[in-house]
Amino acid sequence: MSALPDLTGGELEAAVRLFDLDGELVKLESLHRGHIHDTLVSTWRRPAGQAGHRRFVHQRLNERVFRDIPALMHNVGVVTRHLARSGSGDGLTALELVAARGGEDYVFAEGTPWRTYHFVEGTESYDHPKDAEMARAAALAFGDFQIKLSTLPATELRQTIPNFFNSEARLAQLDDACRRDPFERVEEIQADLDFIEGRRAQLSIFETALRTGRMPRRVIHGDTKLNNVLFDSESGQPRCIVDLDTCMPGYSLFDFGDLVRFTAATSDEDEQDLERVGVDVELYRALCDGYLEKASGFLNAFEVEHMAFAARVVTLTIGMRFLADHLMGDEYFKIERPGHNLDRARVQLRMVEAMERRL
Ligand code: GN1
Ligand code: MG
Repeated sequence: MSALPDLTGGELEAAVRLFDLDGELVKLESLHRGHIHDTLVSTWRRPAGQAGHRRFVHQRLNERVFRDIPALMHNVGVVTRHLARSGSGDGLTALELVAARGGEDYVFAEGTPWRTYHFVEGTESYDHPKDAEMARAAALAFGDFQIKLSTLPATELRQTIPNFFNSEARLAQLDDACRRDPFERVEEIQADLDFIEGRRAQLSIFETALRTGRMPRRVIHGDTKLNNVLFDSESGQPRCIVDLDTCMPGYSLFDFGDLVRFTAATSDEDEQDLERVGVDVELYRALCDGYLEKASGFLNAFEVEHMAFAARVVTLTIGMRFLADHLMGDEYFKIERPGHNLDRARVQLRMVEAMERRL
């Protein structure tokens, strides 16, 4: 099934051909990944005289989520070029854009913006780590990524989604969704809202620390899910960090917290059986070890003390985002079944509970 049912095969092919690719297009498939954009993979036989095939990843960008596509693609361009210049320390290579035929980093097809990346061959991604060593390796890779981004002045990047990492603003969004309640869903989520209500004060701690300068603002990845690390199929080591859409000024512990939220989870992000939801303490320790090995050089004492807290606050904040989207009729995160965002939200809240008990 196509991820883009509104476009014909011919229209998809035409979109892909707007990029500066040569050879013969032999395959075009959709890739079901992520909650935001639509993704295709194309395979090309190299031009006459050269052996082999090459693949590319094409994304139709979600303009409801990213209302300022020029700003988004400005950031992606700046970050990919900065990473390429930073070299491949630790065996990590940078994601690389393919320009459109006119030289731009993105192009419009059938009225919507598209971009293309080189496919990173010979890698795998995982929703759950195979073992603690893999979790540690992912944390090292994200720590290394933050070190590389530390030499990129924050002023070069734009705020593509306002208040994206701001837990206070996310709470205000949820409050607003509750007030509006356009689908009359508030009643069934009262227990979830009570859970959040009891933790309201926690959602201001990092915002206050940023305002008072106790915690610095830094450029971060912004979506440190384990499946955003591509691992080399042979060595098993991280090769490339993908999904640079949310690389923006934020705070370092957001990346650490999000890494724990996803990687140390005992269940899927959208698990329906809440009994399975929990946090694996051994994986958490591996993530701490790996991240600190890189980040202890730049984190301040406040940040080091708040690592476990960051895991809770980021998990709670992402839970609130899923919940607000459920109330608003699922207009932000793509869903595959009714109540999908509610399931995702409840997993996050359960995770917070487990973290409060165990970390
Ligand atoms: C979204 O599409 P994906 O899975 O890369 C979201 C992240 C959330 C994540 C939760 C731009 O990322 O912020 O943490 O879902 N990206 C955006 O799985 O909102
Ligand atoms: Mg993402």
